[in-house]
Amino acid sequence: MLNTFARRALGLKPVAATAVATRSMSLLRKRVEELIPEKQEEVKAVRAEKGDKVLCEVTVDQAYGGMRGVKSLVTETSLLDPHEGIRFRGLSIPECQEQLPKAAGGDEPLPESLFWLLMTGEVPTQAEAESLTEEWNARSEVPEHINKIIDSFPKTLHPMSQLVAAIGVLQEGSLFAKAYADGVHKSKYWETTYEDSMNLIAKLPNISSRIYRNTYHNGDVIASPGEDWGANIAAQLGYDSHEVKELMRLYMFLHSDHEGGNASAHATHLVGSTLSDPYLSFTAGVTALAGPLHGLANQEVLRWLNVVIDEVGGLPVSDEKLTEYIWDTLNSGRVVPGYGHAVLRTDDPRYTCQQQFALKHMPEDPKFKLVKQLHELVPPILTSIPKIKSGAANVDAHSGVLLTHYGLTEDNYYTVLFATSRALGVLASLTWDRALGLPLERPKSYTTEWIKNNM
Ligand code: HAX
Repeated sequence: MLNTFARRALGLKPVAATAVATRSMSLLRKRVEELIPEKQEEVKAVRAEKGDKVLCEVTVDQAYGGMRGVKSLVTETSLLDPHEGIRFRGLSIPECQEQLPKAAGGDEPLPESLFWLLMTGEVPTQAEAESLTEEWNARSEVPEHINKIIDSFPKTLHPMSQLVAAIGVLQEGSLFAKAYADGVHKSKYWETTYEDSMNLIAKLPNISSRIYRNTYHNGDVIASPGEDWGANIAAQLGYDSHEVKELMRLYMFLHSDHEGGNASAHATHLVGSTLSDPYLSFTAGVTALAGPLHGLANQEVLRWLNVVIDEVGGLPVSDEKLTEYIWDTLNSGRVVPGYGHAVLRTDDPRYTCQQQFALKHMPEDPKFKLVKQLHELVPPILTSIPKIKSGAANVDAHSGVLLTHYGLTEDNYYTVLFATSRALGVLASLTWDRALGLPLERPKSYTTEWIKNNM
């Protein structure tokens, strides 16, 4: 099936939006519907056979220490290995780059194809991936009264706050909330969770780009060109080039999912477990992502780089000066943003993948060279500090310089792009949470007094 862009290029009329939604809905939703009973049976069998096996014991230190390494969640969409990095439904980043369908003339996976993989565990065909492009375009319109509310946000409000507020308002259209109020049977929760997730993902390019254009371009909003999801985001931010569209497809693919325990995935899952609808559940993930130890680190990295450049009087900078600056940051009780991870113990392959993009498209960019230089200098310094478990580069060490290279210099917008991508992973997971009937999450807490008296 041809996407809207391809139809236009061939001079064909766009297919009516509702017709597309109804027809292509049958593709992904039908496949998920087929998979649910199999997966329910599989989980039932695993629980019957292995339900009493111990995944791990929890120490008092872990209870105080942010639950690092506590194995207590099941998330189907991806799995993070400390040394190898993320696998999306079993596929590494290079395997996804090789196997997932791409846009015509492009080298990077379509985010649509990654979403299909996350939802089904199967690599989609080109036609299946393009059916999602059509479906998301058909579902993308944001009601005008909601656009007006977004337009009324003060430009001084952080873009992440604008995003949370916008999704909160969009929640009025939640089909899950309506179905629940109408008394839907619990076996059908996944259906409206799926529909809400698809609607929200489809509308995010319009919402995210509107926030960008309002905040930095006087409200000069750009209409969607009706291409693929990543290309639409690039175009609506104001970028028409093939390279930026490719970057946006790559960015949206890379940031989508990082198993279930990271703060944004866990927050979405936790709030979702109360049967809060997908819009509200996702706002919890977005607010988690807005913290500087998590997604906001991409903003922090760029700011840190710019301060370095200012303070040392421009680029290039010597290794000695840079080393001094890294130590100044550490000695002043701050973190070096973009380095370290709660799980990963080597360079994040999402970092490496972005580096490959930079080597291909912008090898001489001075800020990219600075990022490479830091990549040599920061890890040995951090690993020389005994308490730090990993000094390796994470995903956020790189993304900002790629965006800056193409002119997207407004660093406090960067985490909105991360959040837009993260919707793919956490909403696929939420749909499966509902399909598998996962219950309210409610771990046990203790007081220090209790630990003193009982351990
Ligand atoms: N700079 C300075 N100190 C660091 C550090 C860094 N980059 N990484 C870890 N540490 C410190 C921690 O702050 C902690 O210090 P205290 O005991 O004094 O609190 C100590 O080393 C032990 O931390 P850890 O066990 O190695 O790491 P954690 O699991 O506690 O933390 C973090 C993981 C990602 C939060 C941490 O490495 C960090 O703050 N990094 C910088 C911020 C950043 O880049 N965040 C993005 C991470 C990736 C992500 O989620 N993206 O969305």
